[in-house]
Amino acid sequence: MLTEIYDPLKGEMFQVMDQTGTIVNKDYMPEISDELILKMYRTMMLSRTQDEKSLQYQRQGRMLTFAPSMGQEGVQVASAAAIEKTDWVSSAFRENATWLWLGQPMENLFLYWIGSEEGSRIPEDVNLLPIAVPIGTQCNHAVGIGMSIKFRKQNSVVLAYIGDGGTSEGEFYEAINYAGAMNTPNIFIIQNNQFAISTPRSLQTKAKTLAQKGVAAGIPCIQVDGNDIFAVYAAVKEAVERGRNGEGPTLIEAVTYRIGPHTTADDPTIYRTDEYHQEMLKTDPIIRTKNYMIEKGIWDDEKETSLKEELENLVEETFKKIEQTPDTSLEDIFKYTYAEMTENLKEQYEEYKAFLQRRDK
Ligand SMILES: Cc1ncc(C[n+]2csc(CCOP(=O)(O)OP(=O)(O)O)c2C)c(N)n1
Repeated sequence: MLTEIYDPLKGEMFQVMDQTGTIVNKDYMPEISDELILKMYRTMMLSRTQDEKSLQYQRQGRMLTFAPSMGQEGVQVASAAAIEKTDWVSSAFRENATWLWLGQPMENLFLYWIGSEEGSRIPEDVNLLPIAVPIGTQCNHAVGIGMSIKFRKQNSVVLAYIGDGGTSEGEFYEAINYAGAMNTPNIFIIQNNQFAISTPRSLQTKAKTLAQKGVAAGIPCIQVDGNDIFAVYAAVKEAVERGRNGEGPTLIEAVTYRIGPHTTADDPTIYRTDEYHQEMLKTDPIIRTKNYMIEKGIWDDEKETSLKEELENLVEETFKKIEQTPDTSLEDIFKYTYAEMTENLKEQYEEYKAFLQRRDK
């Protein structure tokens, strides 16, 4: 068991492939087909392209604020690739590559970030919860699903994502404790991207690793190199097996780096030095995976150029299409929290409608 070999209390991190794309831990290289690696790479690149273009669209005033996943595509795609269609995912707001992998249409992702409620629609066959902005809440939603799976004696697991900052929230501790106490099939993935807006990981906690927070909850925990798709895949596969075998939850800290701003409303140059940023760029999961694929003979410059072109066109076409869709009706913004709008919500709706009428007069 990887969780028994790598001790987060000692700061030991599980890695299979180093920063250059070389396999340095052959014994733990997961069984993974070239086809799956290529699919992961494509999704990482699609998410990166969407992020890069979205930053431009936002600056052009065509999108509202938006939280890029750049740099975190490795942990997102590799963890999602390690589960099955019948499993569940409860994410926060920065999991674009996961959403694409699972089959949430890019149209809906764009719609969400241009402020349309339509963007929260999820296809029937995709077991994904809507975007959760209140930090940490998604972890307890995930445990609720875990409880339900257990009661129904199903064989699925639930993957929940949280940021490094989120692990300081009560919601996080409640979720891992409850999952441990109830022995639910939950997998918690901390995406330690080094910053919670401008607060660095070093100010977040005195704990050596975030993974070790699982020790107090009594659940297996491990710190992995989150920019190494093979390490993430192997660790999540092991956690999936544990969940399916009725052996309860797992906590995984994936060490990664948020290349872009927290959101488009943030300027990271204020709190990150360029020297640090340049150093961290060398850990990019996309470059690392590409180097591995080139070395293995399954990728080359020609394929890279044509993939980039294909994905750029796809993103541009998709965005143009959703820009044509009519604005969300105001009522939709208030309508879906409860089956029936509460008195309080009706009041807020009327108040906001009156505000817009005054403003647009
Ligand atoms: C309960 C709650 N408090 C505060 C916020 C404002 N907020 C949005 S993102 C964020 C930082 C989150 O950092 P982290 O958990 O590390 O995730 P990241 O944004 O880096 O992915 C905060 C404080 C919020 N959305 N919800």
